[in-house]
Amino acid sequence: MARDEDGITLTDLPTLPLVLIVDNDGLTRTMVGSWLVDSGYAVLEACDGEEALRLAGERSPDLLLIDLIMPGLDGYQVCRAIQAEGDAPPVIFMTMLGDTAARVSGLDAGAVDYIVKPFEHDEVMARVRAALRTKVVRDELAVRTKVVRDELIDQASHDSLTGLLNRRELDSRAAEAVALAQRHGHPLCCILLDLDNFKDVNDAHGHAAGDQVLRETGRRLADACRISDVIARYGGEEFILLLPETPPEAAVVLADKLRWALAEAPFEAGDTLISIRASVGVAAFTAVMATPASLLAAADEALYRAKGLGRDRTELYDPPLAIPA
Ligand code: GH3
Ligand code: MG
Ligand code: MG
Repeated sequence: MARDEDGITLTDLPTLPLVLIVDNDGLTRTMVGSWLVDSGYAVLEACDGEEALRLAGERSPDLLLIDLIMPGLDGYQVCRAIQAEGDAPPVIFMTMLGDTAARVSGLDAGAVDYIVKPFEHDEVMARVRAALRTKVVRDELAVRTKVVRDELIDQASHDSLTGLLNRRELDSRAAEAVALAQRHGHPLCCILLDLDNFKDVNDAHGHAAGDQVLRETGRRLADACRISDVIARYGGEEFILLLPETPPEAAVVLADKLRWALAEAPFEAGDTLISIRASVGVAAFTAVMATPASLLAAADEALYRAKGLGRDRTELYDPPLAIPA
C-alpha cells in the first residue's frame, strides 16, 4: 500500500474535490486557484482549451471553471467537448461578458453557472460549492440508478426462489454453448434433474416447506458442480445443467454426484426432515443435433426413461443408430 514520507497511508486520505481552472490569463488562474486551495480544494490549471481537454480526460476533475474568451478553442467549444462525454463534470464560465446574450449562450453550451469578472471571493466560492453540491446529488443518483438497473438485469436472468439462472437465461446460454461446441467440435453435455414425487412433499408438508426444499436443492446442486458449469432452475422442480468440455461419461458421474448431494442428508423444513430423491437424464451434444432444443429434448427423453425405470436413477440418452447407407 502506498505511504508518504511520514508513513501516512495515502489511500486512507480523503480525496479533495478537484477543480480545473481554464484561463489564458495567469493572474486569474493564480488568484482563483489560491482561493480554492485555501478552502480545501485540489486545483489543476490549464492555460488553453486543448490543455483543458487533455487534463479533463486524464484527471476527471469534479468541476471546471472555464474562461469564455481564449485563443484557440474558446470556452463554449471546451464546454461542449466536455459535456459530449457521458458523466461530464459541471462547468462554470468565468468571463468579462456579463450581458444576457452571453449568459444564455454559456448556459446553452452546457454550463451550470456563470461568474463575471472582476470576481468577488465569496461569490466565487459560493457558486463553486453550489455546483459541487449538484454534482454530489447527481453522482448519488447515478449510483442508485446503476444499482436498480443491475437488480433488474439480475431479476430478468435469475429465478427468484433459488437464485439460480432462470429458463430464459438458460436458453440463451444453451444457444451459445451449442454454437461453440458446433464450431470447435468440443464435447458438451446437458443434465436434466427432476425431483421425485415432489407433489407428495407439498401435499404432506405444505407449499412453504416445498419452497424451502427447492431453495436447498438449488444450493446443494450449485455446490456440487464446477463454476464453469451453467446451472438453472428450468421449471417447478426441474433443474438443468450445461456442461461445456465434458464427455458423457463424466456427465453421468456428475449426475450421480448431484443425486447423492440431495440424497445423502434429509432436508430440514421447520421441525420436519424430508428425504429427497431425484431422477436425472443426461445427453451429449452430437453433430446431428441441429439446435439447443434437440439437446434438451434428448436429456428430457433420458429423464423420462429414468422415471419409467423406477426413479432415483441416472439415464444416459442413446442416440439413434445411424442407418447404414
Ligand atoms: P415425478 O416423480 O413424476 O416427477 O412426480 P412429481 O410429483 O415430482 O411431479 P409432478 O409434475 O406431478 O408434480 C410436480 C410438483 O412440483 C407439483 C407442484 O405443485 C410442485 N411445484 C412446482 N413448482 C413449485 C414451487 O415453486 N414451489 C413448490 N412448493 N412446489 C412446486
Ligand atoms: Mg418431479
Ligand atoms: Mg417435473
